[in-house]
Formats: sequence, C-alpha cells, structure tokens
Amino acid sequence: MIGFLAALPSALALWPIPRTLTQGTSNTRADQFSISAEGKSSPVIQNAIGRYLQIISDESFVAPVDYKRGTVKTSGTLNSLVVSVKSTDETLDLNTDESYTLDIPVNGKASLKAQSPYGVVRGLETFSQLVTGNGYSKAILNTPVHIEDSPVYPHRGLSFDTSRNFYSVKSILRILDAMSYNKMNTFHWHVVDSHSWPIESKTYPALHQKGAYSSSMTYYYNDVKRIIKYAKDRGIRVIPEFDVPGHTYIVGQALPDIMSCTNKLPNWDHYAAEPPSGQLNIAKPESIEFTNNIVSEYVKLFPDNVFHLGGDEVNRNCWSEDPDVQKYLAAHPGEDVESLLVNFYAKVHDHLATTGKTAYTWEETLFHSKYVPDNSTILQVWIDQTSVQKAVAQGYRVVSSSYDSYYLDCGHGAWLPNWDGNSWCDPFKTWMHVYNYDVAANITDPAQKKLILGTEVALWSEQSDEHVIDARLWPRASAMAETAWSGKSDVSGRVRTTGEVASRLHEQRYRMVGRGIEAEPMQPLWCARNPG
Ligand code: CP6
Repeated sequence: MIGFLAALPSALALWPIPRTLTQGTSNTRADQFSISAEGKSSPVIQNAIGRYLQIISDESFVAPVDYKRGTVKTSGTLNSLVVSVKSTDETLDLNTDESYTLDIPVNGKASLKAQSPYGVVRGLETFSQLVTGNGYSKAILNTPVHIEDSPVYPHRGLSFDTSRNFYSVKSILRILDAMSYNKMNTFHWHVVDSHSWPIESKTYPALHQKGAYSSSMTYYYNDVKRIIKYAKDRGIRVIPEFDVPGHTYIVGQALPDIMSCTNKLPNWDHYAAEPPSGQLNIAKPESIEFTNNIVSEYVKLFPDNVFHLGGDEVNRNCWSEDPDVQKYLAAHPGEDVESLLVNFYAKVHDHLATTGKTAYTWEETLFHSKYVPDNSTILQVWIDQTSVQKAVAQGYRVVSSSYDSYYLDCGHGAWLPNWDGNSWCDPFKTWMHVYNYDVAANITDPAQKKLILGTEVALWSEQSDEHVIDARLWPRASAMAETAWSGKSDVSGRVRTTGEVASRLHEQRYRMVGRGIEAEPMQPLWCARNPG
C-alpha cells in the first residue's frame, strides 16, 4: 500500500494512444524494478533500456496538480520488465517494424515483445508513460495492462529548416528527444536554403566557409554523425534535403558563375518566393554537375535510403530574364525554360537513382512542372490537400505537410503586413486544427490509401531559432504525432474528437516539460483539476 494518487480516468496518460489497450482494476507498485533484454539484444535496445531507466528514475514527470494525490491501494509489485525481440536488425527505413506488445501483470514480471529494436524503443516509451508518480513513490495504475500497438503510418515526421536561423546541435538533440516522446520517426532536415549553408562540405569547402553564418554556426561532419546516431537510438530517420534549383542564393557566395537572378532588389518578389533571390542557372551544365556532386557527397554522410531533392517554389522569371539563359535558348531552338527545368530535374533525379537511393521531392516537381518523376519517388505535398488525392491516384507515394494544417512556423499574426510592407506569415494553427487534419480524407481505394506514407509538420525558421523552438513545436507537433501513429479513429472506427483527447494531451505537455522540453501550455492548470 502506498499513499498517493486519486483515481485517474483510464489510459489518461498515454500519448499517442495505443491501438488496443486493456486494463484491470488493480494497481501495481513500481518503485524498484529492473529492465533487461532476454535472448537477443542490440546496441539500440541496450541504449534504450538505459535511457528509459533514467527517464523513469528521474521522476521528471510529476503530475502537475493535486488531482493525482490521495491514496491508491496497490495489490502487487513490479519486479522486472523483460524485453525480447524477434530480430536485432537495426535498419531504419519505411519497412521498419515498430510494433510491440506490452504486458504488465498486477505482480511480478512484465514483458515487452517486439519484432525489431525500434518496437522496443516505442514500447519503452509507452511503459515510461504508464509509470506515474507523485514525487515520493511510483505506481502503474489499472493493472493488469495489456497493450498491442503499432503505427498506422510509417512516416511521422518533422520538417526542419536550419538555414534561415541556426540551431545548435544541443537544441536539435532536444527536438529528437521530444520526437521520441511522441513516437515520431522522421527528421526531415531542410539543412540548406538561400540564407545560409550551415553544413560542412568536403567537395566545396567554400560553401560552408562563405555560406554559414559563422564557423561556430556550422554542422561539421562529426556534428552530423552525432545527430544521426542520436536519432537512430530513438528510432528516428534523418532525411536530408538539399533544395535545388530554387532557394539557393547562398551557393552563389561560393560559386557565383552557376547562379541566376542573384539578389535582385528592390523587386525580389518578381524572382523568388522570398528574398534574397537566386536560383541555380539551369542553362549551365555546371549547375547540374554541382548538384550531382553535392548529392554524391551527402548520400554518403546520411545513411538513410531516402534523399530529399527539394524542387519547390522555382521562379521562371529568374531564368527567362537571365542573359545566359536567353543566349542558350537563342542557340537551341525548340527548347525553353520549361524544358531546361525538366532536364535539370531529370539529370539530378537520375543521378540520385544511380546511388541506390529513393528520391523525395516537394509536390511542385510533379504538379508545377512538366517533369514526370519515376514512380518510386516520394512526393511531399504542402500546397493543396487535393494534391494528396491526385498524387496517389497517379501511383505516387506521398507525405503530407499541408500548409493549411501543418506549417507551424508562424508564431503570431496572420497575413498581416510585415515591417517592410510584405506579408509572409501563415496564420497560427492551434493544436486542435493540427489534430483535425486527415491526410486520408476522400481517399477510399485501399491501394491508394497504402500509398499515403504519413505526415510531417513543417517548421520553417524565418522567425524561429533554438530559443523559441520548444514552444513553437510542442504540443502542436504532438497532435500530428498521435494522428499519424494512432490514426484518426479508434479500433471501432469512431473518430476521436479534440474534446476527448485534450486532457491526455495536456498531460503529455506536462510530461514533456518534466523531461526538459519547454512546451507551450494548452489551457489553465485549473482545467486539469476540473476535468470534464
Ligand atoms: N522555404 C522553402 C519556405 C517555404 C517553402 N520552401 C514556405 C512557403 C510558404 C510558407 C512557408 C514556408 N520558407 N524552401 C515551401 C515548401 Cl507559408
């Protein structure tokens, strides 16, 4: 018998909610227990066991208000959690099996069974969320617990921009931690853009030497490897994006000869979506050679088998008004800016294919150009929800970052004028708005549904950096994470409402705060005390 905790609504604490969960009516004391692997193990498993023992023993998540205090009668004690896996293969890709089964009896030995080390990672997160405490003692409520869980979508991502403002490695590792607390598994690293080139290049050192904000604001190879390893231990893939041929102004600092429309002022918006203008000069074979060399370099540094080639928001004026492009077109009748762009995409995608990697690209590559990507290409939709339907209807695999629902970068105003008279910020989205998005809306054909790989929230960084990132991301990204892991509805097919998940997300927000993530509050603390 331990003295704390009033009754909690069942499964209140878990985020994302497991696929199936059955609970009993007893409570189990969990002050001292071991976690160990039985049979096969692997570095990811060992690392995860150590990590979660620490998280649980830190007791960092203390229920925020009195509603958890009181007394609870425990009728048993947890002695151990034994982990077992079918395979120790640590490959992390779209086929990784993240499923797990967790059994916690009223007394004695709990078991966590998974197909892969990453199922263990997910199961340990769930287990850690079940251990609840009041700062003095710990218990698992409503035992015995039986959970069978697996994700609805294999791609549950965060698209993250480190070009507009810099993020320290430490802050990126913190984001990866928070992602793992929400069972997210893909860090799409939009590492470069027009504003800075913060990653070391061994092929063209001038890129980072001239293009990073400073040498301390540079991700050197060792930093990148550290991030990838840290992510892998948490079951998170790191997919890099080298966005071409638009969004490349900064390349001109190192290689001015392969650029078009560099920093046109004052009417930059005639040439680019965002200043400074500048795109690779697609009439020059050197720009394709440059891009292919970049691809060759970074496919080696980033082990993931998917590689993002950008392709978004190109501006045709940048090329049609470029004297080099005009000269080239005058000498090549039958060609035009569009055919040059198609040729560029084709050469770069073909080169990536020779490395054995799968191309990932923004939807414009298909929908806003005449290029027809190979069917193995993964499209990232952002402009239009109907693009998801159109892409799967054409047989493409798709990830949605629908800008209407998932662009989290705008921390304040809507389409209001900026200090310079331009407006650039999309409206602030509440967590409810994020939660309500359904990537599979209006798609009924099962074969087409299967082509939906998942979703990604996007955090563009014009107005974010490491000082604000926690509150900008969390708990809104958690809202997406649940819909991507658990789906929109429960096993009976009933769609979850924001009203019924609010208290659980509130709890998850406090859990993240307890674990060092400065997530934003959703509501007054009072509401947790007066649930209903
Ligand atoms: N940068 C890049 C951006 C955006 C995109 N690509 C963007 C566009 C519109 C809004 C927010 C961000 N800043 N490279 C679009 C994919 Cl509202």
